[in-house]
Amino acid sequence: EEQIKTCCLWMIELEHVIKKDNEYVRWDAITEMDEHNRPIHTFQVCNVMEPNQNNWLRSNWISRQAAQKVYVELRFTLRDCNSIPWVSGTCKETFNLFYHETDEAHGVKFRPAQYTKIDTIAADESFTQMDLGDRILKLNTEVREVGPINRKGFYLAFQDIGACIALVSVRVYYKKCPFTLRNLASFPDTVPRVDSSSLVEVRGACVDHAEERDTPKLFCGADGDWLVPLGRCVCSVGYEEIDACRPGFYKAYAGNIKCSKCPPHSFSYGEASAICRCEKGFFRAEKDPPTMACTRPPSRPRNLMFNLNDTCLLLEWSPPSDTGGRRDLTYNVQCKRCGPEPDRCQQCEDELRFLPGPLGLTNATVTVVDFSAHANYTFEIESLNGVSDMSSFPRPVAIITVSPSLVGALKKDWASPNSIALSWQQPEQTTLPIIDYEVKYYEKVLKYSAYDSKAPSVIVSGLKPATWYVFSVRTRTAAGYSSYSPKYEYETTGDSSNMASDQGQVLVIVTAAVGGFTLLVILTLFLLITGSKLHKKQTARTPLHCIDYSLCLSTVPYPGIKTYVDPDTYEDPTQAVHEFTKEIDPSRIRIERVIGAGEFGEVCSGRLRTPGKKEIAVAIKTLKGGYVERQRWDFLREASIMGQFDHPNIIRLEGVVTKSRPVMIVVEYMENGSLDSFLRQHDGHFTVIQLVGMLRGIASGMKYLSDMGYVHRDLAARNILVNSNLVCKVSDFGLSRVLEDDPEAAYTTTGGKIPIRWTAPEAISYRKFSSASDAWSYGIVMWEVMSYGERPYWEMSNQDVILSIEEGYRLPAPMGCPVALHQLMLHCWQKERNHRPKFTDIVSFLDKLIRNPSTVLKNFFLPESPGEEMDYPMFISVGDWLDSIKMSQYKSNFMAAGYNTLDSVARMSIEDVRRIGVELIGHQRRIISSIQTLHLQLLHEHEKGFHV
Ligand code: ACK
Repeated sequence: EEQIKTCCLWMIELEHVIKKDNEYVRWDAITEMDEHNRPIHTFQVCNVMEPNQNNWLRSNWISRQAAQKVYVELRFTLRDCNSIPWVSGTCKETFNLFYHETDEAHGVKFRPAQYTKIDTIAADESFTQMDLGDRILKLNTEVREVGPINRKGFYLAFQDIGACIALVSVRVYYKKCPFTLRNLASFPDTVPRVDSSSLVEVRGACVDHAEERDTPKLFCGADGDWLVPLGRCVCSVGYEEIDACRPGFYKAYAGNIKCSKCPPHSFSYGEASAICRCEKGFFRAEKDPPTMACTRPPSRPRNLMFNLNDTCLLLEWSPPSDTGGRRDLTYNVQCKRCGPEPDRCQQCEDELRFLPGPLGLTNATVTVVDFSAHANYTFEIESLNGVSDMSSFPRPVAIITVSPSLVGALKKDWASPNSIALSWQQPEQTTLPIIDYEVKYYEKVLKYSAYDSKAPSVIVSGLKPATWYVFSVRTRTAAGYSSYSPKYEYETTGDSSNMASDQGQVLVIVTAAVGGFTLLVILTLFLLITGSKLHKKQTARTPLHCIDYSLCLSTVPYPGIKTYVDPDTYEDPTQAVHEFTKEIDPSRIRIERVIGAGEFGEVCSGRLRTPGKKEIAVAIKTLKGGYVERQRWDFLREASIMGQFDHPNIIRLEGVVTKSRPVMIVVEYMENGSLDSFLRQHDGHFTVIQLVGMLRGIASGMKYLSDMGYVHRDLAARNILVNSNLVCKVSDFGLSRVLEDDPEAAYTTTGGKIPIRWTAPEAISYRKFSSASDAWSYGIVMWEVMSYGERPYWEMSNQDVILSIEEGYRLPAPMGCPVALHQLMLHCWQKERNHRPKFTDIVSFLDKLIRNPSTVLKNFFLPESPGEEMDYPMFISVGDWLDSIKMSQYKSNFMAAGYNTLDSVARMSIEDVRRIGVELIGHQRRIISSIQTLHLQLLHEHEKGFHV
């Protein structure tokens, strides 16, 4: 290694030192054989017998070149004086090394006085006669430093003073830090300083096609070692360490990385490419990194369908089959409105309302409102991505034509007191074949349900005599529903005392009368609402009675509220069951029928007898046989939790059966089952105030739970039960288990199972469940309630829900939902959890709303702080009221038609609203839903004894 780092510059050619008087010519040049019989050239002297020896040998002139300090390596043998008889006193075992600096060679001139002694050289090993006989060469190697040398060169000289020496070789060298490449910089040969403690700083030069990052430096140490590398160069764009990038490869960034293969749909023809060019038809968006594949615009959306009802048109489609290789897919909707002449169409994006908007849609759906029932609309949906603007090709679009009213007027064929036969004109042209017709009919006072018919006629029987009914029909094709036909109102004849029973069934008989159908279908519809004899006042009062009930109870403060105890903290779970639940003797339970399936076994309804008390209706959850202890505990955990609660809006635990089989949990019976399915079955049946009453109950139950320190984690309409008085109660407890058996719960990336659509972002991302995350879920429940059990975020995937929430998207107000309630939902969906309302704020807000229903009509925002008072004046004029619902443009219509008092407005039907000239369906709907509330408010005003 020394040889590599140092440079052996010269082998000196030793010569006899020639002096005229011969005084010094006593070293002899002798060639010998080594032990391997190879010749070695030596200079020898061995005048051990004679005293006062002074024999010199001098080198030729040695140029010092770049050296300041040189090293002299001597290899020699030396005879042991003791091994030579008779030489004591004269025989020596050392010799001296001298040098002399000069700028030029002196030739043969030699004056020992000019020489400076470097050292006395002794042998580590000397040889004896025996060694000679055995031909053993005991070679010594000694190195001496010489310098600093300032002249151009020097001589070396060897002085013998009476030893027996053979000088085998002399090597003279200096040390340098050799040329090197380090961190893509080259460092030249560098000679170290003579002073061995200081380093020479050397700046490197970047190699070709490399560029400096930080100045590359190395330090040359005295021993010829490069030390302390600093800084570096990196390969320039288009180059890698060994070479330029080959065709088909590229290197976009300077740095010591390899050239990469061109990404898909791109190429590089030449060498040293910094970037690959996109193939024809493929592009790179401005912000796309060079490492990304070239992409192209997406193909057209697929399966474009629509679904139409009175007020809104839902357009839905599937993503394009080819997304162009990108993820930034969005959609734009364009609209053309065509009158009776199809070639005279005009743009209509501006006159319709698109939710969430017409452009830049990230989900494959859009809701269109405020359309006219008398126009044909053509919607074009184009898919776009980040490179769509770069392509010169026209963007492919999916097109659908929607005619809101496809069905003509209904015609009565015949009628009796209990039935009616209706028929309608088969639509002349539809792009897709009609699958069937949906006939909707309801009593004018109470809404009923809808039914399907294959043919354009229907016989509806089981009607009540002397009752006004409203009928309408719509078609269904593969693309979805049309809107309903104009309504047909009919009052059945006969005597009202002869009415069908309240719980009676309505028969809808569908006959094939037109279009070759020969089908006779008898379908049965169950009336969903009891009390068909109710008048308006009763409709309002019955459910309000239950709102009263929960209000009264919850306004009484809970004396000394307890804290929830997690049953999982008990070492022995049975102990928790024992402490928080009552054991029921199974003989007191009578199971009547199975009402559903739970995770652990059937859910039944039945009766529970308690001595000295009235028998009560109960729901009984059973644990099916064959369970393991763990399952038994999971099952009973819910009871141990429920048993700690006592609140009118929390499902009440009656007790448990654990000492006999089957193990059971007995809870109060909730006649209307779970809230989500209940609402779906009663779509549109309730006034806003009734819905608010339900929400108020849920909020009150949640306030109780959060006051006790219990976090529900799975608050959703499916986990709320409704009794016959419409009182809503929170159910489904059991912590993690709740999430395990919730079919909505999906696994998150962190491994937990979470009902994504109902859960606050912080709970999804890092399982931060709290009363504030329950408040988020409560906002979703509000949305479910106001939309009558619609699925939150519709058919969006869980992943899309998470992303859109992250991007700030929030569910829009459900149809007919007052702004005030939507504002409250949005308040619950604040990203920052501390900004969400507390359940106590929600309860008092909803209380105010119920006490003063006019507030729901106002377009107001929630107070900044919970303590702030909200003041909602009663409307005094029709104009004020129209202003409040942003329908001021119809003031003159109301006035002209004589609706100039709120009382007269409160009695208007949707037909009346249409008649006075409100054409847009969305506007009709908004006015009617406000009239419902107005009606209630006026009742409240007029009947002083009536209180909400
Ligand atoms: O939607 P549902 O009618 O309401 O169907 C489910 C089914 O049992 C399985 O859970 C119903 N259910 C659960 N608890 C009760 C209860 N306390 N009262 C009445 N129905 C109940 C629930």
